[in-house]
Amino acid sequence: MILIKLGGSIITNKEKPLSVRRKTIENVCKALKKIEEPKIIVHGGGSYGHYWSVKYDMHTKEKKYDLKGVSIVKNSMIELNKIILDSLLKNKINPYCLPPTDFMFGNKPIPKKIKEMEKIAKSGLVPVTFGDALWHGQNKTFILSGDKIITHIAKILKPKLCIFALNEDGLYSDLKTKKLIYELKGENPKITQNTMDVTGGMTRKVNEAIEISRIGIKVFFVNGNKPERIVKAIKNKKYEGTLFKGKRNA
Ligand code: IP8
Repeated sequence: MILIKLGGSIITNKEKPLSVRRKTIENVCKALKKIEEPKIIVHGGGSYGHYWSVKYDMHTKEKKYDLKGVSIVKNSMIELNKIILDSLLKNKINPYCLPPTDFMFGNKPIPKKIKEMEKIAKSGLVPVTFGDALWHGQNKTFILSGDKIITHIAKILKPKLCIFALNEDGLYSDLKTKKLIYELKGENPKITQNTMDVTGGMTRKVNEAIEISRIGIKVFFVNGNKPERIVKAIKNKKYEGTLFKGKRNA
């Protein structure tokens, strides 16, 4: 089992509200077609979900947010999701759309539902889910990041590998020189926050990656603009990006 997170910055143009990177999505889908193992795809919000979340001041904290904002964020994610689903279908990957409300109860994952996702993936269908605005209870809602979804699923399904497709080559030790970190073994890298995501951008991703690698699962940050690197990582174990080595109790 492989978990793949398609970051918002790779599937959308973050500089321009509500714009998708169709060619990149297409290229990623073509590469994903070459992966024969069961897989689950999670995608981010990019210039859809994050754009509206910022407009309506919505965050990951459970709060009573503007109801119109909640609806608009959800609608925008459905719109983005439909574009991803259509591209997957066009490339002969049979997506099985599962909005997070299908396996989340408030901010808790429903293990039984997540285990069902594994069965769906093993059948040959590809479960596809996404970061979203979610109902929490007591009139509160929150933004659930796709990165957090990856951690929830990884903890329950223990996949062979979690891949985060980014708009960068991986994690840099220095943002100016773009010196790439090839491997991390349980350490906590120092990173500079450089995005405007309401869910925390790169910092969130690194934290989730560390949490996942601590339970002994490999996490790989890869450039989604070079999707053949995703295929190489799975087929040849050649990691051209940043690999968080699965290390227990690190
Ligand atoms: O881009 C957040 O998902 P992410 C989705 O994976 C929304 O953090 C609705 C902002």
